[in-house]
Amino acid sequence: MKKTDVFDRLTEAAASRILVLDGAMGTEIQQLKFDEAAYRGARFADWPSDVKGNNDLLSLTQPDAIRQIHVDYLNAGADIVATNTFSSTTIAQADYGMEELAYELNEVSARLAREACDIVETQDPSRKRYVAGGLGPTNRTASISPDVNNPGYRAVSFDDLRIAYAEAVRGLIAGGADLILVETIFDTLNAKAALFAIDEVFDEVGKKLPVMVSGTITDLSGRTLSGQTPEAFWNSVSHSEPLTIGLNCALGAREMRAHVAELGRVADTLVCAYPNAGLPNEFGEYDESPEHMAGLIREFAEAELVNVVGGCCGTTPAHIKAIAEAVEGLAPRAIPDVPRHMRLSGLEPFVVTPEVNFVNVGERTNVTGSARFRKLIKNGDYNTALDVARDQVENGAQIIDVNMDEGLLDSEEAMVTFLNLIAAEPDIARVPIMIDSSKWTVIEAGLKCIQGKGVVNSISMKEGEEAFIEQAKLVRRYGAAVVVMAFDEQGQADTYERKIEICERSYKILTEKVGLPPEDIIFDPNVFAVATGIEEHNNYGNDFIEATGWIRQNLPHAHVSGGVSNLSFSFRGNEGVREAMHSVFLYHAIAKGMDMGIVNAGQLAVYDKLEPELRELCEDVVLNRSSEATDRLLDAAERWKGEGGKKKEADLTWRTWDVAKRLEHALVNGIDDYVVEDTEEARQNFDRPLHVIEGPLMDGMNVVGDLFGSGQMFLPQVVKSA
Ligand code: THG
Repeated sequence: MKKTDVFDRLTEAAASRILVLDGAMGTEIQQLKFDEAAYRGARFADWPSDVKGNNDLLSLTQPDAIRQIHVDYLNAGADIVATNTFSSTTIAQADYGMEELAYELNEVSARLAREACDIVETQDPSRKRYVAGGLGPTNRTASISPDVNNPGYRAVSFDDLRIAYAEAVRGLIAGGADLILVETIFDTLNAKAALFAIDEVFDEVGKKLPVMVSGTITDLSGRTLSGQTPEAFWNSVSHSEPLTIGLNCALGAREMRAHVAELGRVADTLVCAYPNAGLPNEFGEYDESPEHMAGLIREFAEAELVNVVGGCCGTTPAHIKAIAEAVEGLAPRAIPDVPRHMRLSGLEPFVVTPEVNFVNVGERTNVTGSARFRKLIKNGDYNTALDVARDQVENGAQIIDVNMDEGLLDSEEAMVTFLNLIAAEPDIARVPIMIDSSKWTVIEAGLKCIQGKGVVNSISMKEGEEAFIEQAKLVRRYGAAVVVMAFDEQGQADTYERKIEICERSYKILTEKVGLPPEDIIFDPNVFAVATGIEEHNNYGNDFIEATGWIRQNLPHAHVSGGVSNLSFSFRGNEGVREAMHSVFLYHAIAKGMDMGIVNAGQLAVYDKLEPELRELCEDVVLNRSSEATDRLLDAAERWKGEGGKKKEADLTWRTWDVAKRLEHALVNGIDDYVVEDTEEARQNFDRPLHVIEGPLMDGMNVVGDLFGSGQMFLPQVVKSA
């Protein structure tokens, strides 16, 4: 698709200087002291509800004032002005019953900003000025429940947001926006819906505008409201290939600095920062003077952290003038050469560098792969099902595979329910999710629930190239990495030749036709069961291992994974032998470059520690070293039957503490296993039940509050405690 020439012009300008964005719209509007009648204008004189405070409406009712604010910012030195559209979505306008106006608000606001640019360019033609069409976060969050008693509930869905944002983007483009600015992102899932919608509308109109992406960090935890670290946030949105990534609003420049620096280290694109004029005071106002704020921003520039700077709440044209002067002549940040790695995220980043060596993907949250998990999901016992996921993470899974493919289950609903519940469990949600299903509809339902960058498991050419390409494009649009099975129109590859032929063909299509970065491709050359008694199966292990070596040598940056437990299906019930087979298989496959595997994370034996006789027997089977290998392993298998399945014990020393301390510990760590017995014990120590709440429970929540206040806990953890 055609990129507009704004890309080249802005990239060129940004190579030689720091660009300047405008300042706050709200502060300027406040100065004008419009009353209810002024907000309404003639057109909305009879509107049934109050509209004062709906600042975006002023684009329709006080257009001259809005245009003049843009002109003032441009005259102060801004290169880019953002439209007056922070709340111009059907979702945010619902507060005023003005959903119908969403498109018009965007179109008119973009036109006003464009007119302002034209006015200033006529007066001073020395450089171009640009309109950034702003998309605010809306007033709803897609990855946090507003109801603490129902953590799986969502007040807005990905599709609600996507539809609302698409309408706004159409209006912005029609009105003449040069760029799209997704700003004040407190929930990355909202932003991913916006980015998805933007991409859809670009397809619709046949051109691509540069996109600016700006998150916000509103408390001292150094995370977004929905719990992501800055790097995790970048990993979640980098698929949109934005012109800028950055932060705005919140706690002012000083608090923002470290987070801007973190983004700048990992993002191979321009960095943009437009903080508030300091921390809000007790009246919610911002006191940092233009000179003071400009001093802080100058230091950002001197440290070469930024490419675009501006101001958010509390900033005025005087602030922007001071900032523009402060950064004039200072070198822009150089875009770093970021190594090509798969960069995934949950609440935290997970980067598959060569040092990672091997990624454990937890297999237990799979209704077909675990009888226990299947029962829990079928019975609706999602709480215990979450423990299965938590155990995988505690046992070392760096990603968790979730599979709800089961005939008697509504798989889409189960996937959505489980992923939404995981999002409320910070100790699980910190890792990326692998969405495992043979049904595309289930995968897509899952993709709409995760704010992180996850992995689709899987796509393949089994239904031909067309469906494969279509799904791969969607994978990218949702911002995920992808497992590609060695499967084509002829069936699943079971020999070395077929495996490499299909992987090579897939790689070419994905990198050349779809534009998927090769580091986001994970090939699965099919782990099949060996030692089944069927001779044709004997070489399956070797074929996988050799294909792995070929893929790693010939398909640059791509990864290799497999469902390791498949290998030992014929030894079901004998965990000792299964574990040894997996260990031997991984030892040889990892040596050839297998760098991920779906495994039982609590149950991986170390190759060197295997009993030598068992190791030898397994090696003969896995590497097909003898025609008697299967029989010999079968004969000996009984002796190792009880060996596997070791589990780490949880540390329960805290259970010996006194009851108030136990309650505090449970609150801080979000453990609800003992809440009934502990509160009951506490109740016996007091005259009235209320005293338990006012006493130990409040004390515990105060500790949570202090930890949150000092940045040691973040919102999803606090919600869990509550
Ligand atoms: N490739 C890709 N994805 C996959 C697979 C693969 N997803 C599913 C599966 N294969 C990997 N996951 C599992 C999970 C569990 C088992 C095997 C593979 C397993 N389960 C025990 C069994 O069946 O004996 C369950 C025992 C129990 O009920 O607890 O072995 O290859 N891309």
